Amino acid sequence: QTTGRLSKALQLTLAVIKPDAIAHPLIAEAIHQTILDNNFVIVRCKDLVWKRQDSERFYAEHSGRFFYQRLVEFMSSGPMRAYILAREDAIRHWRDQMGPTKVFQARYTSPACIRARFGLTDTRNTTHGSDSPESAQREISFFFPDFNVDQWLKKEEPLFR
Ligand code: RTP
Ligand code: MG
Repeated sequence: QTTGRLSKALQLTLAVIKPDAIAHPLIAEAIHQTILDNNFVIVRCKDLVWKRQDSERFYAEHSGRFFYQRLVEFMSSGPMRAYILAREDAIRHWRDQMGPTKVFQARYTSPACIRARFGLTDTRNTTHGSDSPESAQREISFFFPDFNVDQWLKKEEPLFR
C-alpha cells in the first residue's frame, strides 16, 4: 500500500544539464525548476568538467557515428551539472521532460519539452537522461563512483511510501 507522492516503483535516473545550457544561467535555472516542478527528489547534484577522455568513454557506444567527434568535443567543452534524481518511473519521466533528441523534431511534436524550449542543435540539446535501468546504473556510477544504487534504494525506498 502506497500513500505518498512516490509509489513503490521508486526509481533513480542520471540527468545532466549539458555545457550549452550551463553556459546560460537562466536556462540552467529553468531546467532545474522543471526538475522540481516534476516532483523529482534531488539525491545528488554536482558541477563538473569532463576531460576529452571522459567524454569518449561515456559515449563509447556512439564511437562509429557521424556525430561522435562533435559530441565528444562538445561534452568536454565546459562545465555541466549532473544529478541523481529519484521519482516514480524516473527514467521515462525525465526523458519525457527532455523530449526528442532532435531539436526541430522536438519543437514540432512537443513544444513544451526542455529540448524544444532551449535546445540549439541536435548535439547541443541541453540535457541527458539515462534510457534504461541498466544505463542508469552505469551512468550513476560513472558520475558518482561512491554512490551505491542498491543500498540507497533499500534504505530510502520505505521512507518514500
Ligand atoms: P542521450 O543518450 O544523451 O540521452 O541522448 P539520446 O538518447 O536522446 O540521443 P542519442 O541518439 O543516444 O545521442 C546521444 C547524444 O549525441 C548527440 N547527438 N548529436 N545529429 C547529431 O548531431 C547528434 N545526434 C545525437 C546529442 O547530444 C544526443 O543527446
Ligand atoms: Mg542515448
